[in-house]
Amino acid sequence: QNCILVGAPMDSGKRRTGCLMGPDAFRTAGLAAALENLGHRVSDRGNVAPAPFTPKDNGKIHALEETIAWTEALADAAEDTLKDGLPIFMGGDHALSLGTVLGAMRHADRLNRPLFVLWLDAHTDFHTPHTTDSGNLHGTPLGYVTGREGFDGFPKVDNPLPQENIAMIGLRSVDAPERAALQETAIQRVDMREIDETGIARPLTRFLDGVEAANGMLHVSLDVDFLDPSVAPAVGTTVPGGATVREGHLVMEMLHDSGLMTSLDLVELNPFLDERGRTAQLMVDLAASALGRRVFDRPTRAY
Ligand code: DIR
Ligand code: MN
Ligand code: MN
Ligand code: MN
Repeated sequence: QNCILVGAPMDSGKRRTGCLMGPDAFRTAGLAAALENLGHRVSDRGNVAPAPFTPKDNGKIHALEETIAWTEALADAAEDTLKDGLPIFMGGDHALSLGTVLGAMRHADRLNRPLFVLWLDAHTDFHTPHTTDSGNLHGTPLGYVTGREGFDGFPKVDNPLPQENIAMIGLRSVDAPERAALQETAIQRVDMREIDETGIARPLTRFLDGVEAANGMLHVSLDVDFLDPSVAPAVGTTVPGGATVREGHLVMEMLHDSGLMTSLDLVELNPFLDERGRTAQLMVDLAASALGRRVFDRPTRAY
């Protein structure tokens, strides 16, 4: 594969700062070398910068103009890099996905293929600027790309992502307005209880079968807080009861076996909160699993 690393040192999606150090932490933890060792061609295109913007006071919404500016720049970056290979977006907070998913949607539209999105997160990130209590736009990317109202000033979403094409896995923190809105949708929602009861492979297989049947492209968005804070402490919004290291790797290994993933976000890493780089290292190891690292070859695919 042609892996293209793109840094998105974005911190505007929430008030606690530090995610802007994420791209350099991923580089320091050896992301490029890990993928090269798997036989991939890897290029690092450096960091994206936001389009020019003028900050205003928007009451409860934090850093709206800056987030819009990042969305424009990252949508272009995603669209460009998808032409050349498999982009890996090194965040930066989860607001970067407003841009990367939008760019992936445009790319898939041009190829006339459906886009699917796998959201690995404790949270559903289905808010709109109207429903958010925190005012933090990192809680809104899935609201945006599905065409919910209230994203004035953002690039227009021409063809919203169909709800059926989204799976959220790892859920354990859902705000009341998000829950109410989600109950009305066909978005596949896999909470930690379902993972406890059936294992993580079953709901993932169900989703990947749908992607394959539709000849879809697949954007994967991995939020550090998908993982349990005991193994991934470097994130501002830890929620206990998250995925184990092995559940994380199994998801990534199955994604590799499926051959379906076409772009990847690594988001919400806050190196300021890390313990000697252990969270950055785990995220790099998970990315390596998604790109083919394994203990043994398997006779048949695992999904
Ligand atoms: C939270 C955002 N629900 C909010 N959640 C996070 O601020 O609206 N997303 N951290 O991953
Ligand atoms: Mn998130
Ligand atoms: Mn989260
Ligand atoms: Mn909230």
